[in-house]
Amino acid sequence: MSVFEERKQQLTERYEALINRPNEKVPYGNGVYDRYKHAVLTAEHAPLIWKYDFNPETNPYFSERLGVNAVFNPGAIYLNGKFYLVARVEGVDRKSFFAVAESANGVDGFRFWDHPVVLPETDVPDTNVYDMRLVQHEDGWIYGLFCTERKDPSAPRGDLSSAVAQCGIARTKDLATWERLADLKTASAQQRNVVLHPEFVDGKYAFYTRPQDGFIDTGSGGGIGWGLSESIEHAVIDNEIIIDERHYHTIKEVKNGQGPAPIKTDRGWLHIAHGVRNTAAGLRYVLYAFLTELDNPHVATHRPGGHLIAPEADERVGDVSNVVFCNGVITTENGDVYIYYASSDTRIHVASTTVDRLLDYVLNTPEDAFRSHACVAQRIELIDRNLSLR
Ligand code: M1P
Repeated sequence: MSVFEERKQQLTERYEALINRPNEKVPYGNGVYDRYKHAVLTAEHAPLIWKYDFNPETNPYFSERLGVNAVFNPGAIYLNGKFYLVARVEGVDRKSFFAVAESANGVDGFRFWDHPVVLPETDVPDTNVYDMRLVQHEDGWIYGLFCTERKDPSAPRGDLSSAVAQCGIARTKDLATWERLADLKTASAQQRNVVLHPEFVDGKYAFYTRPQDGFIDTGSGGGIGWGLSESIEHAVIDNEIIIDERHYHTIKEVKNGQGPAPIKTDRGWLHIAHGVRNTAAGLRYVLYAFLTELDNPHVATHRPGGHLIAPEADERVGDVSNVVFCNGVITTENGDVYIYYASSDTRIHVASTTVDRLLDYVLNTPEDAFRSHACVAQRIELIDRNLSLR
């Protein structure tokens, strides 16, 4: 057998074994959600036809031609009984693109479609696109809001790192064909983590935003913002307010951002977001949750203190270590919830729970008390209640 044939056969068998590997819950958990043993999508899940030239004449060693570096930060949607992720796939050239993977049960068997998403450009081409939030809007379209990044035109000569991040908007009915709309316009110099609310508010399209002064630094800005737009084809937010602020000495001290579109429950809109703090080892990204009013999705009613999900074990290490990030969640008809979170900008995991368990979490977890003394009082109250029940 030639080197070409041997490698092709071995790699194909290994690939199929990976795709067909069953996943399993990690026992015990914390009662709020269950983690799973295996990541659900990784760079290894990228189809061989994306990476190798299958012609023995031009690729006698069956070598990689276009490598894939990482698969992370997916949008998620449940359609016709199937679980779809629109993942951020990053080539070894650092450019990200979107690709659809589907699974029958949401925890294993995710397989990419043959072709990545062909996302049309605007008149000002994107250099990099990433972190799509998928929303089934009540207007009938599925929207994908994502970050579009371009070189900062006002960067000084020689500065090849400064970029401008803004919100790109595309829509589809089938995840296969996408129509690109105009980028969102706001007053902010930088926008990432923009999410479309699934319902009209006051007859308008409603957006969660994240205004920032700089590409990485929030500057005097930051927080999860909120604004309304008359149009989605040419979306403009004139009045942007902050609905979830950063706060000193919390998990969202440096920055935060809305995760996926919130989940509608009978007690309010359930939000998953990410919070960032600084450490000697660099930024640490964790996930947190909060609840907002049903009729006023921008008004918070419950803010459990601390993180919902933080990086654990192998999740801690990757291209950008100590990060968990979520921009995709799926709720099924029976109230099951699948939280798709990426670890360290490298791979995608799932945590499963239910709407009831998440509601119990947001309604009954105390808020951050902001001071050590007050936190001890909070804990002693719990201990004393438990002692009286022993
Ligand atoms: O590297 C961690 C994350 O950093 C950014 O998130 P934020 O805008 O909140 O800082 C994003 O680039 C995200 O993709 C990335 O996972």
